[in-house]
Amino acid sequence: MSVESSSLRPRHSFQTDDAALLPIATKVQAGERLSFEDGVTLYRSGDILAVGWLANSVRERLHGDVTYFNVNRHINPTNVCVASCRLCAFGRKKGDAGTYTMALEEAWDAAASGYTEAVTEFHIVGGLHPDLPFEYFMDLVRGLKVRFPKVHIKAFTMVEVAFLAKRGKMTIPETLQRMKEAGVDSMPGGGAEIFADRIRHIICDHKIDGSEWLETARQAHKIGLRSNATMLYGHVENDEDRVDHLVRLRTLQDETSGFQTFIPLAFHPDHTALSHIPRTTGMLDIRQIAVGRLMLDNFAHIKSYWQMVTPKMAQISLRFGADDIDGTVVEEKIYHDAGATTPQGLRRKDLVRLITEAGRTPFERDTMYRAVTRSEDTFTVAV
Ligand code: V47
Repeated sequence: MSVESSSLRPRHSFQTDDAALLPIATKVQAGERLSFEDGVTLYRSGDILAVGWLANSVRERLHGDVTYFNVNRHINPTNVCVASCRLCAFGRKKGDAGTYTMALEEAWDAAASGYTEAVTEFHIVGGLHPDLPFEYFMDLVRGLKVRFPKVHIKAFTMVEVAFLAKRGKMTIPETLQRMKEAGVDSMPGGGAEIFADRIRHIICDHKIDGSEWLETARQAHKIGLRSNATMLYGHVENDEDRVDHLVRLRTLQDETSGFQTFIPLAFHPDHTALSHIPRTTGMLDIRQIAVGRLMLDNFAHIKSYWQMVTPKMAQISLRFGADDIDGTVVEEKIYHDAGATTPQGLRRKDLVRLITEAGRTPFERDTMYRAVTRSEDTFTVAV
């Protein structure tokens, strides 16, 4: 049963028991930028409904009831990784049990397998393999473009780009340019984790640091490769670390306008070196969405990734600032290795149902947020 959207829309004026939120509400309603201190106040407020109301007002100002989703497929070409990130359960050292690396034909076959609904996006990320040459990844992309010329390729995190550049003895701009020429259309937002050095040393000591992640994103945006941005929360970071992360993303976005979507990622501790940390709660998940929406005033979209927070929480978050729930995914590995209990993929009709029952209007998008119309196994993108 679908719900009349107008019956769920908050029509009343802002109300709160938390006086600290009043000046923030005034700024939000005037469309003014929030400060670092405002961000901390939002994280600490006991009135989550008021924080959510404010975030929802921004979401509705930007998008009304429209909620975006796509029909995509994840491809993780290898789980062999030289980094030993304590946050990760997916990467394995070369020679360890459970490693895999797809031959190119295998990766191309994987791209075609799964649901029959024609995908509009391949999302490709993987481990930092010590031996795979740069050309393996370029051949992978070129082969996908030949086989699926209409499908958008969103591939390689800033971390992978920096690693491939080093291995191929190229600069970051050169590496990005060659990726683009091979057929990469945009980049996912992974690997950002939390920018603060103190936290990065604990959770992902072997990765590029926060400044390098931001610089790689800057270079990508400069050559016209748009990207997403993520933030991993719910481990050892504090409120100030989260706000610092958001403000640094906002500052780069002021400069490049290259980020499309912000995606908070809930830490999944199982089978990681941080398995003693409890899983995030619904309240924390909802708050990340809301604070992200309020602080990132120059980001068009806030995504509640259903794989991470469960389809049920993703649905609730559509009233707390999110306007996107990601896609069908089909085969998710990174969070499932870390204990995710969500399905590995959802059908298009399931996503439509989640959105409709939240009283929102489903909008199938391509990666660039253009409208997609489809008939069974083919699609058209509005230009
Ligand atoms: O970079 C790794 C995170 C990211 C764990 O751009 C973990 O549209 C939780 O970035 N618990 C990869 N998170 C996924 C990602 C992503 C996902 C969906 C959409 C988009 C997009 C990007 O997953 C990694 C890391 O931050 N991650 N291990 C873990 N145990």
